[in-house]
Amino acid sequence: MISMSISGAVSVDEVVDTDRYPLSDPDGPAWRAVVARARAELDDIGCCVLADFVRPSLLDALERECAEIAPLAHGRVELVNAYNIAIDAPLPDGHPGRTVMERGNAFVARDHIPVSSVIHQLYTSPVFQRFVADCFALPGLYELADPLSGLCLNVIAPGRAHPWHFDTNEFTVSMLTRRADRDGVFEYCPNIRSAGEENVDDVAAVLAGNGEHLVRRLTLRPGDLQLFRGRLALHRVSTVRGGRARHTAIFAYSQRPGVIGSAERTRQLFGRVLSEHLAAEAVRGDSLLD
Ligand SMILES: O=C(O)CCC(=O)C(=O)O
Ligand SMILES: [Fe+2]
Repeated sequence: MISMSISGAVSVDEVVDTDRYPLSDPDGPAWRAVVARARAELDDIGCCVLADFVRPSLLDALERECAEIAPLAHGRVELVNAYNIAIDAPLPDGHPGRTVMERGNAFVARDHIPVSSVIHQLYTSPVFQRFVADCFALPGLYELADPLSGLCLNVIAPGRAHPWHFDTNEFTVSMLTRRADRDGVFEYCPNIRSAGEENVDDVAAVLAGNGEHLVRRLTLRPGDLQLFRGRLALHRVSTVRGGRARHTAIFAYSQRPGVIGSAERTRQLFGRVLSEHLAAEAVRGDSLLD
């Protein structure tokens, strides 16, 4: 029997496999060892999977809680390119930004995710946040102030994919909660570009299916925690096959407090905006898009 705190929620020690990932002893020797491994992998290939992060006894709940809200996902198939820029942007012939792909994933917003769920427990846990920040060698990180995009469930239905792209975020924290029956594999090309070099030839080769030697694949299982730097690594989730959707929890954090998405982007992603988005728009001091 799991003990409950006053809020009725289980504590992070009860969610995380603390024998493997000693969140109960912040900065202790075992914590430092895991953080050192994560940092080394992130420096090397921009990706680190902390396998079996969630205790086996909670894996059924993890999957079920997310499957219950998955029907609330918003999304329609969008045409995109790998760079998150307009698909008709003027680019030279052969530039990989001219390759148009279908993005078929849909998001369940934070306000549909129960506060008692495993993913919400993790996302809001101060010690989890401290641990993740330490793995990314950041002094700290903050939950988004955005009531929709801070914590999401990413749902990819059979026949759909999340096509090749670079992230705009410096770092991403995610957790698979349901595997596809077949395919729906996370694939990535470590360091295919650098801050000073787009390396469009290799990117174009991967998009054309000719860059197999550059691609790595992850065999993720529900409850694995994935830490990823997607600015320099082209990545995708290949088309999901079989009878059921693939589900991933996306834990969105920022390096400063108070971050909230623009009304326009929020409407694109979730099909609606809340008063918080409109209020933030009114005080936004710049005209940046995101
Ligand atoms: O669903 C996933 O595993 C990948 C998601 C992703 O790449 C993104 O949200 O940018
Ligand atoms: Fe991504």
